Amino acid sequence: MMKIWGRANSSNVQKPLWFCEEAGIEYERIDVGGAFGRTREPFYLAMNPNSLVPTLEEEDGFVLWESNTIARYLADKHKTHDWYPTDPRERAVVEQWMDWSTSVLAAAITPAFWGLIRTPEAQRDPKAILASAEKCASAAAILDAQLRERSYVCGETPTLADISVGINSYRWLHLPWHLVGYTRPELPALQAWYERLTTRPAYRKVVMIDLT
Ligand SMILES: N[C@@H](CCC(=O)N[C@@H](CS)C(=O)NCC(=O)O)C(=O)O
Repeated sequence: MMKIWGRANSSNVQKPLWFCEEAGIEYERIDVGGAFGRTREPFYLAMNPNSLVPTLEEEDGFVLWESNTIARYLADKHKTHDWYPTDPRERAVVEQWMDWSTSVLAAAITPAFWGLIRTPEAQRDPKAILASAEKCASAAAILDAQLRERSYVCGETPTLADISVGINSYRWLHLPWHLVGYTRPELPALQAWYERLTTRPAYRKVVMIDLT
């Protein structure tokens, strides 16, 4: 069976997991990374020289890393073109939001996530977390504007863009911002989209878990 290497609490691992659940693709997930370690062992580095998760390993030995790339590969392989359109322009817009999710949204939220979830209180840097919060608010406003015109990030049905963006948005919506006295802005279109995602069993199973 196809293997997905990576701990379940990783936002990047959640991308292929969520897609597999949506598309009914069977997989075996193996815990590595974070507290599970093993990503610096030779067998893992041979698959993924970045020592990061996720890594996809097919039964025939084909290996792939980079979470967005794995999701796109799986969508192409299983011909789930409602999630990943074939029309060049439609496809490019999906990819645009996937890239944006990594380069803007995830980059904005990472310092806050680490500061609020993975740093002991005594070592927390509220200033860095608040700077991160402001960047997240700017990114979220861009997303909210996009979602005012459509039910999902790229139209009326979910695509891979919702997967990339929906995982990072869950974090933005659920981080304990109050620990640094911050209140995130209310964004009605983003909130309504999030409520739509919460009706999906795959989102509930893979993404709506404790932030750890
Ligand atoms: N651009 C890569 C980033 C992968 C990445 O940064 N993964 C993090 C987890 S979200 C990681 O491996 N951290 C170290 C670890 O878990 O040991 C991707 O999208 O797959």
